[in-house]
Amino acid sequence: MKKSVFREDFYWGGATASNQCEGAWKQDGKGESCADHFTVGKVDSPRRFTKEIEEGSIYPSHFAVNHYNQYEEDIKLFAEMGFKMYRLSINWTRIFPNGDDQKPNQKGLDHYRSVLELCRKYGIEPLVTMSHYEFPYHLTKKWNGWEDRRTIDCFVTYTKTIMEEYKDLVTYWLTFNEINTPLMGGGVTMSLGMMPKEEKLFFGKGDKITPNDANLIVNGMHHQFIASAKTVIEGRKINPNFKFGCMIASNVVYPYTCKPEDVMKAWEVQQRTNYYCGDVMVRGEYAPFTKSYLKDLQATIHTLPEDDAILKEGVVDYYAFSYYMSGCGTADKEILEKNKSIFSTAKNPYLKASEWGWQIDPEGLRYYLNETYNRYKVPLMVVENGLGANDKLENDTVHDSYRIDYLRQHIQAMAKAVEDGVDILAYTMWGCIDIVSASTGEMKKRYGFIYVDMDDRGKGTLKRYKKDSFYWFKKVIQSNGEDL
Ligand code: BGP
Repeated sequence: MKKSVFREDFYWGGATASNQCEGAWKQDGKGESCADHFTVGKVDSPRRFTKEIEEGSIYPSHFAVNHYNQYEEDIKLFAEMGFKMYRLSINWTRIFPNGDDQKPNQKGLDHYRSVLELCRKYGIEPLVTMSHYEFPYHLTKKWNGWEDRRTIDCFVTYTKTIMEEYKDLVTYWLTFNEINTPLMGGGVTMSLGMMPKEEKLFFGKGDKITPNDANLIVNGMHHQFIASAKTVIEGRKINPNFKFGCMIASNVVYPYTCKPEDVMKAWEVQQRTNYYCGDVMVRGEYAPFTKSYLKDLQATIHTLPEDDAILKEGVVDYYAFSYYMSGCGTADKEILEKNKSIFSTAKNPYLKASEWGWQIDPEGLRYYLNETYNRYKVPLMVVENGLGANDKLENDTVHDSYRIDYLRQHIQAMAKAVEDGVDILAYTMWGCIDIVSASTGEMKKRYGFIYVDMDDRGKGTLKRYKKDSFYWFKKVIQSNGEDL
C-alpha cells in the first residue's frame, strides 16, 4: 500500500455535542441550558425558543439519543471503528446547574470522569468542547448571558473546575464551539445565551443584524474572547501540556462573478465572518478590518484597559473548524435575495446540495485549509464535516453510499492540502452517531456511522445499527486515510 500522506499520529474520529446526543436533561442534578428551550423545527420553519417549557411542545435535547445513559455502548462502537479521537462537549449545566452555583455538582463531574476514562481505556484521545450551546438558562434570565461581563468569571470558574478535575485525562480543549456564528446572523441565543431584540435571531439563518443586536453580539463575543483567553492562561498553570484551540464555523466565500465588486464582497464577508474571531484567538488582537466592520454594523466594543494583554497572553495553540459548504459573495442585492444560501451568501450555480440545501464543495475544504494555514501557521483540526441525510433503515442497516462519497471527497481534498504543506492534526467527522440536528432540532437529519432508532417526537427503541459507512470508515482509519 502507498504510504499515507497524513501524519502517523493523525487523529481520526468523530464529534458530538452534549445537548444534541445526551438527553437526560434533568438527570443527576442537571440544570436547564438555552438549548433545552428550543423546540423541534422543520425545513424552512426554524426552531422556536420558548421562555417557559410548554406542555405539548417538543424539545429534542430533553431526550436526544440517550447517550448520557448509553455512552458505554456508543464509545465501544467508536472503538470498534478504530477511533483515535472523540470530540465531545462537557455540558456546563451538568457541572454548575445554574452557572453561578457555589459548588459543582458531583454527579456531573463523576459522569464525565467515567466517559473520559472509558475513552482512555480504548486508546481514544478525548477532545473536549467546553461550551457547545449549553449556556445555563439561569444566567440568561439573570444577566442576558454573555451581554454581562460577570459571565466571564462564572465561565472561568467552570472551566478551571473541569480542567483541575480532568487534568490527567484530557490534553486537547476547545473553548467555544463555532464562536463566530452570531456574526452570520445565526444562533444568537444558543451561542451567546442572549435574548436578541430581533426574534428571528434567536435561531436565525443568515438574517440581517440590526444595530441594536450588533452591539449585543460584538460585546457578548468580546466577553467570550476574554473568557477563552483567561481559560487558556489558567489552564496552562494547571497543566502545561494542555493544548487549546478555537473553533470557527468556516465560511468559504467565492465571488459570484469576476466583477471586482463581487470579488471585494466575497473577500469582505469571508474576513468579517471568519477571521474576525480567528485573529483575536490565534493572534491575540482584532484585525484591522474590524474598524470598517464595526462602522457598518453601527456597533462599538466596550473594552477594559487590561483586555489587550489578556487576549495577547491567552492565544490558542491550534485552529479547529467545522466545514460543510461554501457560498458566494455578491454586491448585487437582487441576486443575493433570489439565491440566498445560509450565512448571507448566494448559492453557487455549479454545486449540488444536500437535502437540506447545504451546497457540497470538497475543493472548498482544500482552499480553506490552505488559506487558514497560510494566515496563522498553527496546526489545524477539522472537527466537523459530514452529510446530513434522511437515512432509511433496511434489514438492520443503512446503505449510505451518498455519505461515503461525501466523506471520501472531503478526505481526498484534505490529503491534497497536506501535500500542499498544511499541518493537519485531526479529522473528527460530525455526528458520528445519529443525533439531534442543531439547526432544525430534527432527528431525521442524520450524519452518523451508527443509526439510532429514534424520531423527532422522542419515539423509538434507541437501538443502535451500523451503517455501511461504519465499515468504510474503519478501513479509512486502519489505512491512515489511504484506503478510501
Ligand atoms: C454546527 C454545529 C453542530 C452541528 C452541525 C450540523 O453548526 O456546531 O452542533 O449540529 O453544525 O448542523 P445541523 O445539525 O444543523 O445539521
